[in-house]
Formats: sequence, C-alpha cells, structure tokens
Amino acid sequence: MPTTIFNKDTIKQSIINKVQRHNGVTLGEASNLQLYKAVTETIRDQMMQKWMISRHARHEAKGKRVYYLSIEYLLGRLMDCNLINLASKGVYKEALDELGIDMSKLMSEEPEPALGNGGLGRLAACFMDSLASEQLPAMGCTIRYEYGLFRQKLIDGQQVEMPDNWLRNGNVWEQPAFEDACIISFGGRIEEAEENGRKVFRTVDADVIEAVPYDMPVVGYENNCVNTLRTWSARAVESFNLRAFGDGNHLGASESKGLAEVINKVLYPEDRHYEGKSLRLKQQYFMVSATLQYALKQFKKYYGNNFDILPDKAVFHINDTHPALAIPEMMRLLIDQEGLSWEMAERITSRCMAYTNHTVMAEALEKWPVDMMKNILPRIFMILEELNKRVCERLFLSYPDQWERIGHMAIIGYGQVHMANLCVAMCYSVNGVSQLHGKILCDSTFHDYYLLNPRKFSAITNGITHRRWLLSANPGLTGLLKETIGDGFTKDAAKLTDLIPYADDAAFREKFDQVKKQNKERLAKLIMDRQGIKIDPDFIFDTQSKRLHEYKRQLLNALHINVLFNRIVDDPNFTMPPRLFLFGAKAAPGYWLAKQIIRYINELAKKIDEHPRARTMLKIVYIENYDVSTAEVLIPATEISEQLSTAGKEASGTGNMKFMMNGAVTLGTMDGANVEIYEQVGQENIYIFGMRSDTVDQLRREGSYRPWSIVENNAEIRKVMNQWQSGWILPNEPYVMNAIRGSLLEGDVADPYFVLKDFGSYSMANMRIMDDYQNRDKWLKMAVLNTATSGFFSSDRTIREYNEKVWRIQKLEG
Ligand code: 26Q
Repeated sequence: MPTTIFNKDTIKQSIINKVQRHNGVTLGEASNLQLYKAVTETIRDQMMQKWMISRHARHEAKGKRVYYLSIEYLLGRLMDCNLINLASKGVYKEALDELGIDMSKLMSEEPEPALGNGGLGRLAACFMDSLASEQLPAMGCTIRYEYGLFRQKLIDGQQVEMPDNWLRNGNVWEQPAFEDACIISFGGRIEEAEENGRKVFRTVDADVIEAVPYDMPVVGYENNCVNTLRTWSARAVESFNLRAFGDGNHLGASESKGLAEVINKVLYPEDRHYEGKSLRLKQQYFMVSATLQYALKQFKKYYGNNFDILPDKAVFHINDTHPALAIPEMMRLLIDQEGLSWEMAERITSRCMAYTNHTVMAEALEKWPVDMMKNILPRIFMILEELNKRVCERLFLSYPDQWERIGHMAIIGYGQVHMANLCVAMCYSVNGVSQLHGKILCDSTFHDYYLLNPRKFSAITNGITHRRWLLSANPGLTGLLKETIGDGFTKDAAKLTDLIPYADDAAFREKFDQVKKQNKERLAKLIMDRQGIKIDPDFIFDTQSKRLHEYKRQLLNALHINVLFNRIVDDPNFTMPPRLFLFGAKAAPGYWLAKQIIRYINELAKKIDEHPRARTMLKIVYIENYDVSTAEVLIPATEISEQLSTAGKEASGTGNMKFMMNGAVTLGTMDGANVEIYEQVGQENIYIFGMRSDTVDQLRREGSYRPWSIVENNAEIRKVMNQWQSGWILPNEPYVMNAIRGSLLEGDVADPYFVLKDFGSYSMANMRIMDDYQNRDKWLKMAVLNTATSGFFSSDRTIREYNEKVWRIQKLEG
C-alpha cells in the first residue's frame, strides 16, 4: 500500500493545509488551540499509518494477545511522548520553528486525560507504553469517562473540587470504532428453558445500553508496534427507543437513555476506599462485558468455535479486583452464548485470567452486597453462586471441617461477594507489585490459598516508563546522559549503569548539578505562574507528592516541619540549610481527615511566612492540582524524595522510582519498592528510617503501642501538641486540629499508622540528610548514583517479567 512520507516539508505543508481546511484561517491568524489541533492531527496521520501496518502484522502472526483490563488509565498528555516514540520530535521541532510556532506552548494546550486516581492508573498507562515498546500485542481496555479526576483548587488553604471536563474541545488521539459496538444488559429476570435437551437461561425485561469503543493508538519506542487503548463509551440503544416511542411509551424510551448517560459520566475519585455504589458496579460490568464480547468475536473470526485454544490466544489481565467480573462474564458468554458445558467453560476461563493485587488495606478490598449483585446482574450472580459452591467443595477436600477458614476463602459469604477471593480462586496467576508486597500476600492476605497452590503466586516489582519520566520530563538530564554515555539507555534503561563511574568525576557532577538547578528554576516559574508564590531556587527542594492518605503519612512530614519551626523560633542560634517543602496531593472528596491535613499544612506554611527568621530557612508550598503534567515538572526539580508510608502498607509506590531516576535521594521507610531502591542504590545512598514491617505487625498484634508515652517522653512533640490545642492555628475552628490530634492519641486504635512511633527515627534521618547535603561532593555523588542505578525500575523490565512469568506472548518482530 502507498505510505505517506513524513519529513520537515510535508509536515509544514500539512499543518498549513489543516488550519486552512478546518478553520479557514492562515497560520498567522490561527489560535494556539487551532494550531495544536492541526499539529497533533499530522502526528496522528503518521500514527494511523503505523497502526494499520502493525494490525496487519499482528493478524498475520496469529499470536497470543493480552487484554489489560483496568478501570483506570492515568495517561497524562500525549503529544510529547508520542513524538518521542515516533522518533519525530526533532523534525517537528524544526518544522514548527520554521513556521514560527512555539512547540511547548502548543503542548500546554493539550487537556490532560486524567482517567485515574493515582498509582494503579498511572501504572496501567506506563504498562501500555512498555508493551508497545517491547513489541507485545496488547489491548488496554477501560471506560471513556467524560469527566476525569476532579481538579483541585485551594481556597483559604482548603481543597475545593472542580469538574474535569477534559473532552470539551474534543480528543485528537481517539478514533471511534462503531463497527465494534455491542449491547450490555442490566437487571431483568432470568427464565429457564430447554433447548435440544439442554437447560438454557434467558434474561428478559433487562435494561440494555450500547457500548461504543473509542480507540487510542499506543506507539512503541522507535519500532513498528502500535497497540490500542480501547475506551468504552455508552449510548442509548436506538431501536428500542423507536419502538417504545411508537408504543407511545415515551418515558420508557428514555430509561435506557438515563443509564447510558450516567454510566461513563465520571471517574470515582475515591482510591483505596471501597463504597458499595451500584453505579460503580455497573461501570465495572459495562467495561468488562464489552471487552469480552469483543475479544470473543475477534477470536471466532480466526478460530471459529475452537474455544479450547482460547488460552493460547488471549490472556485477560485483571488490574486489581475492579474488572473481576470478567471471570463470571466469560463463563456466561461461553455457556449461554457459545453453548459450552460448565466444566469446559470453567477450565477455559481459569486458564486465561490473571490477577494483580495492588493493596493490602482492608478498607479497599471490594465486597459487593449479594442483593445488589442479584438485582443488577442476575445471571452473573447465578454463575457466582455456582462457582462459589464448587470452589467451597474443593476447599473442603483440602481443609475438611474447617468452616471458618473456608468461610474466609469463599467467593460469597456473610451476604457479600468477595471479589479478591473470586480472583484468587479462579485466576491461574496472582501477583504482588513489589517483593515485600508479594510476600505479604502469601504470608497473610491470601495465606490459605497460598498453602494450596504456592506456584500460582509471584511478585513482580512495578516500574515506570523512562520515556515519559526521563526523556520527556527531563530533557536537560537526558541530553547530558546522551553526551556522557551515549543513547543506548533510551532503548535499554539497564544501560544507565554506565553512568556509575561518572559519580566520581567532578566535572560531570558539576554538569549534573547545573541540570538540577535549571529544573529547579523551571519549577519556580511554574509555581509563580500558577500560584503567584515566589520560591528561592537556592533552597533544598524536598518533595512529598502522592494521594493524601493517613498511611502515606504526610502528617509525619508536617509534624516534623512544625518541630523545625519551633527549633528556629525557640533558639536564636539554631540554623539549618534553607529547605523548601513541596507537597502535592489530592484528597478523596469524602475523606474529611485528609482534607484537614491539607489545611494544617497550609496554615503551617502561613506561620512560617510570617516569621522573619523562620522564613529564611523554611518554606512550604502546597502545589495545587497535582496531576501528571505537574509531576513532570516537579519531579526533575526535586532533591529529596519523601516516601514515608508505614512499613507494610504501600504495596509498591511508583513515584519513588520517578524521583530516583531524576537524581533525587530517597528519605523513606523499608516499605514497598523502597526496599528494592535500597538494594539497587546501596545503603549509603538512601536514608532509611522507621520500623520494619515485621515490627509493625508485631506491635499491632500485641496491642501494646501507647502513643501517649511517646508524647510524655518527647518535649518537642509535646510542644507541637500544645500548639495544636491552644488555637495557635485555626483558632476559630478548634475541632480541626483536635481531630488531627485525636487521630494520633484517641479512639479505639490511636495512631494506627505509627506516626509518633516513627517520629524520632525520622527526625534523626533528617539530621543526617541535612549534614550530608552540605557536603556538595558527597551529595552530588549520591544523586548521580540514584539516576545511574534506576534502570531496573523501567517498566520495560516489569513487562518482560510479566511476559516470562505470566502471559507468555510472542514478540512481534520488525
Ligand atoms: C475500590 C473499590 C471501590 C472504589 C474504589 C476502589 C479503589 C480505587 C482505586 C481501590 C483502589 C484504588 C487504587 C489503588 C492504588 O492506586 N494502589 C497503588 O497501586 C500502585 C501500583 O501498583 C502501587 O504502586 C501503590 O503502592 C498502590 O497503593
């Protein structure tokens, strides 16, 4: 087939043509938005061509493919990363320069697709980039939320949520695929009938809507692989509407419209907190059913009804339990639609489903009320009941008479459907996201299942795409690395270790420091432009950015800053290297205490600014609306990365890896992937503090922890507690600081995340880090070694490991 040539001149011409044809204006008259559209459409043209060629290659190879099912994809802006992966950034830069267009201005026109809350969604996005870059055939599947994660405003130091209408001006990267639209049913009644001597089930009086896919191409890095991210959107079923209208049933006609309008309206903003909302259950089923219907249609095109080989051709990866309904839905399709026996369907299903767990926090484990499941998905519920019966029978053989144990392992129990048990019982693979997290799954969360089948379990440490988080976010450092060790690391991040010897090269360290300085200035400008706050680039930049959660312990950081403030105020001789504390975090809208912690941080920031001596050594900036685009500026500017979670609570963390790769030194606990960071970079290049996870468990089991005794023995903490109680901040709303204090000292379980317990150790680690920062050679050496040993955390490595241990897919050559 003829292919278009994309060079500087054809690109320029194409841009000019597009603004003329679409907007009827000349280049000089075009607005930034019009230019953004024209330029990205030329990039899209290039991707479309590759997409088609890649699809043909995939179909020819007839290999296995992974469907990565995730309720969230936190993509971030795509223009720069697409250009990098297409190896076209240089030529576009030249073309745009010649046309007098500022490329970075255009990039900031792009609305950010924030179809995720945090770590889990961002991981899915990194995985898509690595799957294509590793040339593995994959389709990502999710919901096309009309509104992504809320935008955060800070008003008087308080979080206010605003809607994120990211599709308002359209999305150039997506392409509808109307031919793959399919029907999804909710509710109704199940009728039993006999067909050819076989019992069959039909759903009648269901509410039906249609699922329409909008596809986004995902280009591999400098290769010919283009995968697809399929986002499902709902619409009312036309024919039903018309019939109802004809019957004069106008209200009935709009019923299906009602559901179609709400189902993909908005992303739920609560992460790691489960609430049994029926709309959320509908979202999950909507996405899962549409994806599986498509996957089976595709399979049948090639292999007819030879479903035995489905597990050789497709694997469905369940990203946390949110898409777990894929299991009963696959059973339903194989039995009710394709006429397979239960036994066949179960065997096939369990051989093509794999599950990753992302959290051990009890409150995040999904459990759906039986009644809700029965009403919304009656046939699915029947299948779950039968599955549960069979699973329990098998468990009984292994654990005879151990009813309590079986009760905790069951799919349905205590009036609820337990989604994690469904996954563990039915998937052929269960994995954790760091070595420690994998171990906790085996030793405690899923221990009883682990004993029955240890080989099912694995731990695969998370990763990040170094293309977005180094090449795109930190062009300064990328340039320096290329001139120092060549550009091999862009394809193979493991080659970053070639940098290790340069840690001892004073001239190199100087250049490395210059890059950091420029990145600090870039961030200072962003903060000035967006929030009107002036910051001094000579301060140490110390960042804690992630969702706001008690277990992540932003409060530990704030408490420590409060103590530093008191030291300065109380002792006129006290000095410390000037340090800027940056926070970036959204709180779930209904998480009241988290929102009060945001207020505390902002009030503390004011106190510091008001104090003439404190403000020469301390500064706090709470960055508004922390999102992927902000992270891309914040992380390269950071020198100290705060990773403070209570040991055993953060499954992995991925922000920690991004900071490390950009030359920040970690101050953290032995939790999640911090453990692997410690192993990679070496103990002398990281600041570890706090209890280890076994000690945390032991303390919790013994029930012997008394936070009060810590307050009694530590005058500095006592002083802060007194300030909190005295109305020193928020004098008109005493309940705010009282509640924060209460979370540490009162209630059934005081200080459940051991903030006070770890404070002393954290404070000591801070003293060491401040001492070392003043030894420039030592500090810069550490920073360089962090970048140099971060290659292990490329998600390319993670994806290769998934493929070796779980998916076993053939790479597409060429
Ligand atoms: C569940 C049920 C109902 C409503 C919401 C949820 C829900 C939504 C999001 C539960 C959990 C999440 C997100 C979890 C998450 O982001 N976990 C993080 O996953 C990262 C990638 O593996 C890890 O690095 C983090 O440690 C982990 O916290």
